[in-house]
Amino acid sequence: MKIAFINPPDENTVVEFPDENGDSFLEADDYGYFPPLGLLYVASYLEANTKGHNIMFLDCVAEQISHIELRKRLEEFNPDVVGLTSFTISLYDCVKVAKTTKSINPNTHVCLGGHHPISYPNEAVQLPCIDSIIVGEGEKSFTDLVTSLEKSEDYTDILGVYTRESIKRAEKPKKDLRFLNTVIVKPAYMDEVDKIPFPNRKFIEHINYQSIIGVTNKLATILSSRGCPYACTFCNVPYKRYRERSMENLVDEIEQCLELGYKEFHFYDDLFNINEKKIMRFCDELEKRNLDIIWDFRGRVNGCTRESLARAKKMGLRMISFGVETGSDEGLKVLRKATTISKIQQTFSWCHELGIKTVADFMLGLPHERTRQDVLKNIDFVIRLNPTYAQFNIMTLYPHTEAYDQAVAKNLIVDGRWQEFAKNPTKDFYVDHWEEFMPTSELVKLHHLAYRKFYFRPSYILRSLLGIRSAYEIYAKVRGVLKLMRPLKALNRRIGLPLPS
Ligand code: B12
Ligand code: SF4
Repeated sequence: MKIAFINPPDENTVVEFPDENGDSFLEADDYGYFPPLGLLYVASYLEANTKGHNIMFLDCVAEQISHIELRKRLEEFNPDVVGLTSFTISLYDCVKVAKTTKSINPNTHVCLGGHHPISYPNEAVQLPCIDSIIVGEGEKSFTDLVTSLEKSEDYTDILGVYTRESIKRAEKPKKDLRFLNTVIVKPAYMDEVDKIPFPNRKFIEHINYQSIIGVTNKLATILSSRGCPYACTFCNVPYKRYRERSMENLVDEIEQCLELGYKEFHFYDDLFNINEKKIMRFCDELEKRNLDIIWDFRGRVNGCTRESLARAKKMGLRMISFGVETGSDEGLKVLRKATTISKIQQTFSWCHELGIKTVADFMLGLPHERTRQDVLKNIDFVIRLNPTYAQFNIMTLYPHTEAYDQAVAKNLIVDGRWQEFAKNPTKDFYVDHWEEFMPTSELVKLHHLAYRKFYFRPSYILRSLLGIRSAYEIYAKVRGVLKLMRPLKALNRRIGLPLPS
């Protein structure tokens, strides 16, 4: 069969923090492009476990394939099955691709997977031109679905696969500690993570993924685990049980990537360092195989000790992205971050001392920020923490999170808007923020200010220039600076300050 795996174009993604013109200050592509690893896993599992299928893999976001261009590709390929990956905020584009597919060939089976059907299965399955959805981790389920379609067999009792009809019979899952308790129908789930075939990066080798965070332009994204057991109030990571790959299996994949020319590894795990021992074990395996790689991960301060960081630095660790979120113990408690400001400060100071770069992920517009002054105090905290990079976001109230429920309970937002969007995605949808004390327009201004305050410090600019190690890094940094100057240009239009061209 001919199977097309598609990451849809991002032409109509909902803008989360629009300025007065409705534009986003920072867009997804400002951070660079990253492979859609989930979709890649699904395609690779199908390829490894079946024979004779003709697979087309399109990452329309990174390949900058428009809806018009995509139509041509679909016309040429004429797939029997289309597998779409999704985020809730990219739903409009997903439906558009489904409609295009059906207008070319009404017999093509369109299956929607990814994050959206996990959040809104009942609505997703009713969307126009969608034949089935896969809720949860889709590797095995999608492969079974394709096999059933090939044999014209019933596929509605495959775990995680639902159709308009079959979802009506679906039982609500019993309390299951593996998942966020808002997971609505039984999801597909990959228990034995070592048995999952590695993502076949040959599907994406022609794509030039460039990331602002890397030092080379050959960066592989990789996962050492799935799931996160923490319970931060703003987060809706659906898988709660931490499933860790064995170090042998993980480093085998790294070796395979090295053979393909990748030198830099960006761990995408929700939580790489569940504890410091994991960092140590990874380093042991790298050392045992005498591998020289550059790597970075997304993690928590709790899972770091000075010793593990020193060892990781020796084994090529370049950078860690920490979800710092806010600058007070009161705030960390409100967000259930299960950590403290002193632990954050200590970990950042170890990183400075050891020469490990840091990213502080930070949020504005939080329930404990009652005044503009509170927000500014938190921004100052980030500046004092002195990470190599800071990434600021305005907290978005995602459905199925505790923060969302708190906002509904306080009548700050109208419940059901996301659900309406999930039924009928429109271009004018806006996401909600915590507006108890400040309107989103004010938060957007503070968001811009946070970037300027952090990145336009002379000491920061000097340090960054001195730290550049490659031509690629110069490119990424210059691009970042130009972007940051955009709001200054807008301001200049209003007050007429001279700016560098
Ligand atoms: C890496 C990442 C990103 C990266 C890269 C995304 C990419 N190209 O894949 C970047 C930084 C670009 C990103 C951006 C965003 N992200 Co993000 N991201 C993640 C993260 C940390 C990991 C994703 C991942 O690779 N997981 C590992 C793979 C193996 O799992 P997976 O993606 O879930 O895929 C499995 C299933 O979903 C399913 N599946 C996936 N696709 C398909 C397709 C088919 C056909 C089938 C059958 C199955 C299937 O099978 C896969 C294999 O098991 C997740 C957290 C998480 N735990 O997933 C958040 C997460 C996915 N992101 C999220 C959000 C909200 C965003 C942003 C909106 C953030 C923002 N404020 O800008 C943007 C949206 C991007 C856009 N389209 O505009 C939410 C999604 C919520 C939702 N309901 O949509 C998550 C869950 C984080 C969270 N808790 O809030 N993100
Ligand atoms: S924010 Fe990070 S640590 Fe908290 S639950 Fe989500 S993935 Fe886990």
